[in-house]
Amino acid sequence: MWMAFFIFLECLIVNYLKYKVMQLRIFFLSIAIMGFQTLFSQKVQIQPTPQIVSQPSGHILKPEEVRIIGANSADKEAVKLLKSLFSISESKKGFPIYLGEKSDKAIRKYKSQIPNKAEGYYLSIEKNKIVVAGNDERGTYYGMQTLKQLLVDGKLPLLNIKDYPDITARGVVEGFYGTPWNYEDRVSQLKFYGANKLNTYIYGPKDDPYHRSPNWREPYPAKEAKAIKELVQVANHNHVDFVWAIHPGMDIKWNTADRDAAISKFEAMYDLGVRAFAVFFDDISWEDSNAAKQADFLNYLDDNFVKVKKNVLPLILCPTEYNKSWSKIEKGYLPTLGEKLNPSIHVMWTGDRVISDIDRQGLEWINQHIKRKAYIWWNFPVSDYVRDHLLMGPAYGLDTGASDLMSGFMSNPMEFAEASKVAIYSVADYAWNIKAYQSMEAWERALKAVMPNNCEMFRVFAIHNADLGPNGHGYRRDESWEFKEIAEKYLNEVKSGKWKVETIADVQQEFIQMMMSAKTLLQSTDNPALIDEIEPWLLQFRLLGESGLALTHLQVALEKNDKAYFKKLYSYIKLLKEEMFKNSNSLNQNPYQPGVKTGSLVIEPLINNALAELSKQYAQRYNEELPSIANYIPHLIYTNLNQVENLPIRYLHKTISISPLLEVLKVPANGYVGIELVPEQTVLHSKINMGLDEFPEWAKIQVSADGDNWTDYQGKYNGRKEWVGGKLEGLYRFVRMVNTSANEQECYLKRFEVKIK
Ligand code: LOG
Repeated sequence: MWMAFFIFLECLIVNYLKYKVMQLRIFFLSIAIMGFQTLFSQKVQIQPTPQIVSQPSGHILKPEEVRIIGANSADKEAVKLLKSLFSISESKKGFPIYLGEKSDKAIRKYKSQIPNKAEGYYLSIEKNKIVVAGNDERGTYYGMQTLKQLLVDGKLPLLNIKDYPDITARGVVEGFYGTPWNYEDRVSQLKFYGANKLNTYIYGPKDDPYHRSPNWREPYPAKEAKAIKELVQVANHNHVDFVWAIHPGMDIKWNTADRDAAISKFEAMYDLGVRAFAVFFDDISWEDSNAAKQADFLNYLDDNFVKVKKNVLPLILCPTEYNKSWSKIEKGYLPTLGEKLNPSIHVMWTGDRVISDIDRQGLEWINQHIKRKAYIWWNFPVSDYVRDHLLMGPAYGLDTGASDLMSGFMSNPMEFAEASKVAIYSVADYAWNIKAYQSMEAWERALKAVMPNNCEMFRVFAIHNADLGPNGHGYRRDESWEFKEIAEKYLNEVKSGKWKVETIADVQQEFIQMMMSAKTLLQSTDNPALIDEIEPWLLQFRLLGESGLALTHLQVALEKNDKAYFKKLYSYIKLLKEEMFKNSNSLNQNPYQPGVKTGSLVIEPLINNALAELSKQYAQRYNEELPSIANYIPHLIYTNLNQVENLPIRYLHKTISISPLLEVLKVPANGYVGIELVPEQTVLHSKINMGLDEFPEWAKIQVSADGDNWTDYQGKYNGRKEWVGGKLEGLYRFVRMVNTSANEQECYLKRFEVKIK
């Protein structure tokens, strides 16, 4: 008996010891793994992703005092940046930092290490010295920007970097319709470009009257001129080329007077410090878009201004056929530009469509026609055709194998400068090191860069504000991608009536996160300019989250058979919806897509669908219909034109309107565009603005009850290029503008609205 007990005890002890040994092993193994991980996590984070980085071999502490070798010959902005990071000492005791460009004496020893590429640099951090050596001034400056990023928590990793950009010109074209950025926005942008190694800013806001018609010939008034002069200086300090663009196409005459008017304007801009110029011919009537004349005009400016000045950068042209879907090669527009334009002139290109992914195939296509590498005008994250949405998602759809096919890559942003930085950050990463670009990873880093302290809450907002909703260009983005699956599962469970507590909990968590995100961001002081821009969407986002949360409780009420609670909740959701509707009619009001849409791809449809489903279940159980609270618009766009078939319809105050078009609309013979009223209605009045001085002979405005028999709708042209028709007797289902001529015609579609009884 005792024996058995001892054997048992021994077993126990042995097993215990074995267990302990195992635990110890695991302990040491985890230490080893942790060590390995820390070594690995030393993989430093640099923006944009550098080309070649050595594995860090430990670190040094930030030197207390540094001695700059080469300060007199190195790039001035690089020296300034260095001095802002360290305290400088003249004495021999200071930690040596060798700084300069490849021809400088100070870095002669390291010359062979510098990549032989424009704007490239070599950076090495060793125990006893640091070297920042640029292939040129900008290279040195970018090397310093990298050093600045590497200095974290008073430490510097020991490593060396050989780095250079893949694309020559990288940056932003402020080329959208809508309120141009203001002075502070632009200053903040230019600094951001410097820090992210973007080297180009093209100034061309459509709504600046001195950039475009009517005043492109006139010099800027003193106040605006002063602001531009200062901005050019800020650009220079950040190594950004400030490119000023002129848009003369709306009313240009192809004569000497207008050529010289453009040169005088350039001279005036040159006097303000501008040393780079562009000419835009986008969104003008095809009548004015004679390629030979445009090319002559550009060559004239090139020969008589750019080449004479000697210190002005090559011209940039945005052509009228700036994307493949609009190009008619057989008519010769692009091939003529390719033939005639001086070879140094860059040609901008938005891709296969106005809003488009960029890929090798498309680039090869255009390059062969323009006989040079396309200078990309990427229409992302621009939102001037979907102004009720914010585009906060990742920048994707960019070919990572196309670095040899582009001479420039510019992002056209939103009128919200700070919010646009999320995408611009990613574009900086892409254009610098194309092969290495990972859109999701860049997006995560961008969120942190733009909203460092509340990054997680900002991520919740951004992930649900990425898609554009239906739009004329048919361009969509993924949204709410981490929540989609749960949303679908939840809706299925609601429909089947067999729901799981966990699913409800997951959905509730998302709605609560939305509310927390909105509330936290509204009160955060992290980036006040950004919060100011997105405030209308934050307010809406919070209400959307709150209505979602209330919605999930409808289920609880049904489960408990608590009719009164269900009704209270239902009224509450109705109140929230009304508040959102009010927001949409008072915030972000603009004549194009007024209002505030958020979570419109997944969250909002989920709430609407679940709400409809639950009220159906309520009606079945209690035999009582609830008033509908879905905001569904039954009316449709009525057209046979691809260009406008996806334009959204808006309905407010009994007025149905088509979301206006920014570019020129081409209407073939028998082409029409209008509104289908569902069901047929009494028409009180209609207003149509085609952007033409007189009502065109080729067009008719017509109405029909059945879509087969049409009557002319009589109206008058008012002083604002607008056709107005009055009240009609009887009911009608269709109102349209139709091209009754035998040829293709052009116009704008600035307004098309029908008021019903
Ligand atoms: C305009 C641009 C506008 C963008 C998006 C180009 C070259 N021009 O359709 O000013 O911001 O599309 O709406 C454009 O893209 N026209």
